[in-house]
Amino acid sequence: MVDKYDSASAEYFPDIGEIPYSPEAEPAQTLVFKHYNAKQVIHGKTMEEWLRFSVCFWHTFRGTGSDPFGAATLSRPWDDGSNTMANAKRRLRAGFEFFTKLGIKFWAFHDRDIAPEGRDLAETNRNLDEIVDLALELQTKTGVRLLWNTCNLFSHPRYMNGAASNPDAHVFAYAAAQVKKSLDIAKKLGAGNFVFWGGREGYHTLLNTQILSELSHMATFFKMAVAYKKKIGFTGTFLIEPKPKEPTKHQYDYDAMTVIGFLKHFGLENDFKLNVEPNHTTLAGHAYEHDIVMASAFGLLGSVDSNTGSPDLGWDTDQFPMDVKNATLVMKTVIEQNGLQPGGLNFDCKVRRESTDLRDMFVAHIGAMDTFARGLKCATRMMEDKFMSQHVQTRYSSYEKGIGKKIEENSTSLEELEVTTDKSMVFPYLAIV
Ligand code: XLS
Ligand code: NI
Ligand code: NI
Repeated sequence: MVDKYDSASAEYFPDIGEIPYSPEAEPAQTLVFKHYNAKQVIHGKTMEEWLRFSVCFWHTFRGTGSDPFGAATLSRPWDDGSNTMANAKRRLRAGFEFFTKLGIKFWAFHDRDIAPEGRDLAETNRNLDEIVDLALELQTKTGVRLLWNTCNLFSHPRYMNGAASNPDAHVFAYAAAQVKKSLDIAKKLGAGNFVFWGGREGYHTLLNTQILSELSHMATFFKMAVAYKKKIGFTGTFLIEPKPKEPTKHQYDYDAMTVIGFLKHFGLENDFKLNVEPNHTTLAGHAYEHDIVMASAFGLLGSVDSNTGSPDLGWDTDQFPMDVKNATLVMKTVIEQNGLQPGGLNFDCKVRRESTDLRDMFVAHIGAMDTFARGLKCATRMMEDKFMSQHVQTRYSSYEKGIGKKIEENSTSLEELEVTTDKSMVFPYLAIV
């Protein structure tokens, strides 16, 4: 039975040791890193410092493999499927062994991933307190830190019409209480960040929706969270995670630019950054790296949920990223802004429901970590040989002097530009028509 996993000294993955860096390993050896070498210095920092990998607790320790067409396929020997505190503690201990064996230094969770919801808020919070004490103990023992925590404001039926954008003020109030508790937890566990993913903040039909009140309520919600954060002295970064659709037909935090517009409209841009998940970016119809580049350009890229969908599918499949080109483009932006800290690369990814072996949990993370290590190496090479950057600089060089410089400095006018045009413009490409 599962009892043997209850003690503090239980081992959950006895057949798997710490994953070594072994670049010469044979293709068949899958429990080794072939590219990720944590302490190797590259472009001025160690790989570990650039990449700041994090394991997400929800998919990796709460995922069951169930989908709309079929039941759970993933059974974990320590997990009896019960909603008990004992089961929650076993999962957490298994989690920390997993993080440690992979050499991953961060984790992330929703409140409801780690502790069972009780009959009322008070009981739920007592459950959380007990589990958070264990989490703190395990963090201290292993040195693994909390990249971010968040609230699940979308699974419980009370949130079927949203949380902060709910038409019922009492649901809004419940969500506020949940966030208050999770901010206390963030402070206690020393979280680097706190994430808001607006799971059901959106609409299914405009006919029954007061758009501007819902958006204003969301802004009020965020302002209260900022006030409470300051009051308790939590210093982590607040992050909003954009997503265009699913579960609602239209989600308010559609993509990076929509969130940036929202933050600026409501005067929240100094208190929030973005947690960008490229699988969501592609759902919004953009290139994989688009939201990462946009958020970074505005100084608002805080962290990344480093997963992928399949370009030929239209939904959030949360796959482990295995595409070196995508990883290169992400890491290029990360290097250009000199890192993601206190953010990181959180694997908001799940093994497929057919991947039932325990070792698949490791293989999936190792593959993704190696992919990002390769992306980091390629991006570094791109930056250091300066081939692309010099071309880009030349492309915009007309803004470095003369009338271009005046435009850049916002010190010219339509009148002046009209006069200059005759003298300065050459259209080689028009001349040949
Ligand atoms: C769902 C989101 C979610 C957030 C955290 O699509 O990616 O997992 O990252 O609530
Ligand atoms: Ni995510
Ligand atoms: Ni997602």
